Formats: sequence, C-alpha cells, structure tokens
Amino acid sequence: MIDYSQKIPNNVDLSHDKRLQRALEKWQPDYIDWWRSMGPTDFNEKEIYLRTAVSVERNGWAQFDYVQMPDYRWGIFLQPAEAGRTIGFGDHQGQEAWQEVPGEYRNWLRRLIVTQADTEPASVEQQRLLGHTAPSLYDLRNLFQVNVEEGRHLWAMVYLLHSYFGRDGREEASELLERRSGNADHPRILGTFNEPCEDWLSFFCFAMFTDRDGKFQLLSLAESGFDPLARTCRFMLTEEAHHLFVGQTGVGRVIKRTAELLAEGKDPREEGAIPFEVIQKYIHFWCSSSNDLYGAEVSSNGANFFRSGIKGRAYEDRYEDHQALNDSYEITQVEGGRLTTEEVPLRNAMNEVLRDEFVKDNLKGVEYWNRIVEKAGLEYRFRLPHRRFNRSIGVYANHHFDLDGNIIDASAFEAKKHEWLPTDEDREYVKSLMQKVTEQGKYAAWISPPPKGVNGQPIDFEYVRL
Ligand code: BYC
Ligand code: FE
Ligand code: FE
Repeated sequence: MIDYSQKIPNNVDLSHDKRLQRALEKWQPDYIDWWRSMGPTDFNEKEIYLRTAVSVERNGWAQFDYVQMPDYRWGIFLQPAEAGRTIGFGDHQGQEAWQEVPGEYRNWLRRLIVTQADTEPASVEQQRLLGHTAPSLYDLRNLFQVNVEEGRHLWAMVYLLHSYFGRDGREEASELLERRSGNADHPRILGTFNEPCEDWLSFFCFAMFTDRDGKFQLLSLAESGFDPLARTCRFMLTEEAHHLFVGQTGVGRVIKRTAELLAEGKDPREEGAIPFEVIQKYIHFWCSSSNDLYGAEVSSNGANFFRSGIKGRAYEDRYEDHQALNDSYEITQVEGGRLTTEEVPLRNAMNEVLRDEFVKDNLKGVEYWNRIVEKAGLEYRFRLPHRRFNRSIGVYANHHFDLDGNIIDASAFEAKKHEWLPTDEDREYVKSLMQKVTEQGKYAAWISPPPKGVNGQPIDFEYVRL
C-alpha cells in the first residue's frame, strides 16, 4: 500500500479518500511520464536545491533540500477552511459558500478550472530547454523551482477535477497531459502559452508578465463561492510570489548589467550584454501577449462568472458594492477607424477591471527597473506598451496601435514594427548570448549576479549538483 501522506503531502485527508486515491493512482504515472518527456530535459537525475511544501503551516510550506525533480513531492494543499464562509459577491452574496459544485454552474466552473489548469503544464513545456543555457546555477535552480511549482499547480487543479467533477473531471485531467504548447493540432488553450520561450530574457519576461496574469486570475478565483476552488487558489498564490520575483529581478539584473556597461562608456553588444532597446522590445512582446490573457474587454462570460459567484474581482473585499449592478465602465471602442467610448454595465467589464489591476502592478515593476537605470546615472527609461498595443483578443485585436495606444493604419504599424517588437535579428542576438554557465558563483556576461542567494545561502552556493 502506498503511504499517501509521504508520497503526496496533502491536507485533504487523502489517506481516507478512496475515490481520490483511485483517480490519482491512474493519473500520477501519466503525470510522471509527461514530466519525463515534456518537462526539463536532461536534468531529471540531478540534485536540485528546491523548496517543497509539506504542509500549510508556517514552517511547512517552504522546506529546502536537494531533490531530483521526478521525486519532487507534488502535494495537494488548500488554505485551511474558514468556518461559516459566505459568498462575497454576485447574485448569491451572503449565502453559505458551496462545498460541492452547484449543478447550474458546473460547466462554467469546469471550464474555468480546466483553463487555469492548462496553463500550468503549458509553461513547463515552454521552458523545457532553458536548462541547457542557464546563466548560472542560481538561475538554473530558480527555473526548476518555478517548473516544479507549476507542476504542483497542475496537481492542485487536477485534485479539484478528480474530487468534484466525476468522470468528465477525470477525462479533463487526462487531456491536460495531452495538449502540447505550440502544437498546431493539439495546442494549449490560451495564446501566450503556445508562444516559444527559448531564451532567458523571454523566460524572465514570461515570469514577470505571464505569471502575473496567474497572480490576478488566481486572486479572482480565490474569491469564488465554490470554496474548494477559492482555498486551492489561495494556497497557490503563496508560490506565485516567487515566480514574480524571478521575473522582475531577472529582467532587473539584465538591465543592471547593461546599465553598468553603459555607465562605463562601453557598448553592451561588444561586451556580450543586451542593449536596452532589445530588452524593451521583449517587454512589449510579453506584456502585450499577457494582456490578451484577460479575455475580451466586454464579456458576457465575465458577467456570468461574476453574477453566479464563481469568479470575483481581485481583492473583492476592497470594494463597497459587491453586486456591481448599478455602475458602468467606460470602454474605448473602435468605430470606423476611430476611437470612441462606450459605457457598458460593470458586470460585463470584469475582464477589463482585472486587467486594470494587472497594468497597475506591472507599473511598479517598471519603476523598479527604472530605479536601476537611474542609479547608474543614465537617462533611459523603460515603459509598458499601452494595453491596446499588439493585441490578438478583444476589441483591439483587428486594429493597429502605437505604443501609446493611438490608432494607426496597417502600413504605419509595419513600418515601425521592427522598432517595437523583437526582430529575427534581435532574437538571434539574444540567443547567441545564451551559453550555459555552470561554475559555482559565476554568472553569464549579460546578467548581473543577484544581491543575495536562496534561503540565506550565498550566491556561489551549489544550487544544482551537476
Ligand atoms: N487566448 O469572454 P471572453 C497562469 C477565448 S495564467 C486564446 O473574452 P472569457 C500561469 C475565450 O476562452 C492564468 N483564447 O473570455 C502563468 C472565449 O472562447 P469561447 C490562467 C482566448 O471567457 C504562468 C473567447 O476567447 N488562468 O496561471 O472571459 C505560468 C472570448 O471570450 C484568450 C485563467 O485563465 C486567449 N488569451 O475568458 C503558469 C483563469 N482569451 O468561449 C501559469 C481561468 C480569451 O468563445 N480562465 N479567449 O470559445 C478565465 O478566467 C477566462 O477563461 C479568461 C477569459 C480569463 C481566459
Ligand atoms: Fe502556476
Ligand atoms: Fe507561476
């Protein structure tokens, strides 16, 4: 007999839940196969200094030790239940939170959970080759930490599918291991998760912007009236913070390296570093792609999710009115090639409300980057592209905009595109710098070392035993 509490750390009483055990017994080997074939290549036998969550207590969710990734103890954790929790928004506000899936919302809930779940393995697939070109052992370890935690996020969602959605939940759980990032015939569900992520500047931008979509989607699902989903997402957010840290400080360290060279009067290209303009183009690309992840500006799906109490707003308790029935939201539309504004009922603008929070949070990261540039005594400033720029989803999708959100025609966009988005040459240049550095305490020439190591360890610690 398998000792579940050892193999699968959990706070869902797995050792007494026969149904869940049976479902997981079938799914777990497929997951490991998927990890071995689609997860990080070639590092499965290496010892990595990783953090594992073994309980939800303060001292249990961050245990550090050397582990081989396939032996990582992917656990199932929910934030402890809050006695008497009620639904915080929408038409069911004030009613007792649901411990089982309400029949009338079953399909919507399943779709939201599957969409969330699908992003987790997708990101691992996107990042699978990066281990070969890591700029240091510290960064290599951070990559793998992110990867195993995205794996755990998949477990978290599969737990919900297995426990609450019966047979079709089990089928969805299998399909999560079958879709493939970037595969034309069987792609991942959301756009950004099919984009190649083949160099470390892309990885850092992904962790900055795309994982930040994760943060806000999780925050809004953490408000859900379906209590197991809310509690699952709350615990996932504790891990998400590290992913955002990797993204923001990763880009920051690339900027710092270039800034120091410029301050010494050197040409970054000659020193094997990445020019600011190229970094800025990567920011434009990943930020605009991640803007798409909030869906359409005007969305009846969004309204339904809110009305039914299954997906709220981030930080719902900061709002006074949890009904959102009396207010409207001004959406900028495109009509006859010009920008116009339209008032829509607030409930139909929930995707846009969440995107607002995302943009605000991104701006703090950009300010952090600009402090690095400023400290080096340089004039250059990084920026976000306007949310209308380079969109593939929503009301701006079939139009062209400049970085400030002004509408322009297709030829004007074509003429400027190479200044705004990474060109083939930019990508080739960045890729040419991606040579692995595996000596303890050494860092590639295009990135500055971190100010401190992981879990109080020094920056020249043996984070990966190669
Ligand atoms: N790409 O009403 P609309 C993370 C579809 S990231 C392709 O605008 P709705 C992580 C949409 O499905 C967080 N298709 O959208 C990060 C709909 O299709 P149908 C992920 C898209 O329904 C890094 C149609 O367009 N979490 O955790 O409000 C590493 C128009 O519908 C896209 C979630 O997404 C797109 N970008 O959907 C690892 C939370 N956007 O029905 C992990 C769960 C929209 O017409 N998902 N479509 O066929 C949701 O809350 C919602 O499904 C969405 C918006 C936010 C995606
Ligand atoms: Fe995740
Ligand atoms: Fe993440």
